[in-house]
Amino acid sequence: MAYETLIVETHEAVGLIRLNRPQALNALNSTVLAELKQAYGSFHVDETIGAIVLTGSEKAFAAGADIKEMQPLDFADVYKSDFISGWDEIAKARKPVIAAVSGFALGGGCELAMMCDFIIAADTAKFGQPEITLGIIPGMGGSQRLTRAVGKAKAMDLVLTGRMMDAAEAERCGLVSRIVPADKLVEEALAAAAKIASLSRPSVLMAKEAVNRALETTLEEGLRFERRLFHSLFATEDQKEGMAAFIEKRKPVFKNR
Ligand code: CO8
Repeated sequence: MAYETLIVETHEAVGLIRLNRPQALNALNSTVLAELKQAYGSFHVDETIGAIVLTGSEKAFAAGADIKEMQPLDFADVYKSDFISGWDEIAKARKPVIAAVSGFALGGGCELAMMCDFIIAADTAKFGQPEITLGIIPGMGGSQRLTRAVGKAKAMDLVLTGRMMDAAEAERCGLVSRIVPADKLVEEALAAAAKIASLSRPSVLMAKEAVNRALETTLEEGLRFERRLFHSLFATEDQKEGMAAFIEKRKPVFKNR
C-alpha cells in the first residue's frame, strides 16, 4: 500500500516504519495517525513479522502534533471528536515496537516514542514536552508516561518549563534504553528488533504484557500475574525446544507455539 506520510518496509521478520513529513519535521496530523494505524495493523496480522521499529528522519523523529492543524480547533471540536483518543490504539500494539529517535522528539513526538516499548536514541536526539509554551499541556500521555518513566522531579521540570533534554540526560533519567551514533541508529534498532523477532513469539508477547502490568498494578498483583504467565509458557512447544536446545548446546528452532 502507498502511504503519503510514512515509508513502510520489511526487513526479514522486522517491520520498519519511517515517519515522512520532512516539510513539517514529521509533525503528527490526522493522516499520520490514520496511516500509522494501517501500517501497525498490517504488521500485526502478518505472522512473519515479530517486531516493529518506528523512526523518523535524521533531523526529527517528530516535532509534535501538527500545530497548524490544531490551531483553529475550539473546545467543542476537540471534545466532540475526542481528539487524540485515536492514538490509544497505537499505544496498545501487541507486538514489540522500538522507537529509534534521532533529532527532535517533542510534544506528541516524545509521547509517541513513549508509546513504544523502549527508545533507542541517536546521540543527536532531543526530547521535550513544549506544549506549555503553546498555552496547552501534553495530551497524548506526556504527563503520565513521562512521569512514570523519569519520576516527578524531571517530569515537572520538562512539562512546566517546556525545555528540551539531550540524549545523555534522557538516558541518565531512564527515558531511553541506550544511545548510539546517529549514523548507526536504524541499524542498531533493526538488530535489536531482529533479535526479539527471532525468539519465541508467545514468550515475547507475555514478557511485554508482564512488564507493562508493572506500571498498572500493585507489586503483589503484578507478581501473581507474572507467575501465571510464567506457568502458562510451560504449555508451549517452544519452552521444551528452548530448554532442550540449551542442554544439547545448539540453537533453538522456535515454532512460535
Ligand atoms: N506542527 C506543525 N508544523 C511544524 C511543527 C509542528 N509541531 N514543528 C515544526 N513544524 C514546521 C515549521 O512550521 C516549519 O514549516 P515552514 O517552513 O512551513 O514554516 C518546518 O516544520 C521546519 O520547522 P522550523 O523552521 O521551526 O525548524 P527549526 O529547526 O528552526 O526548529 C523546532 C525546530 C525547534 C523543532 C521547531 O520547529 C519547533 O519548536 N516546533 C514545534 C515544537 C512543538 O511545540 N511541539 C509540540 C506541539 S503540541 C503537541 O505536540 C501536543 C500533543 C498532544 C496532541 C496530540 C494530537 C496528535
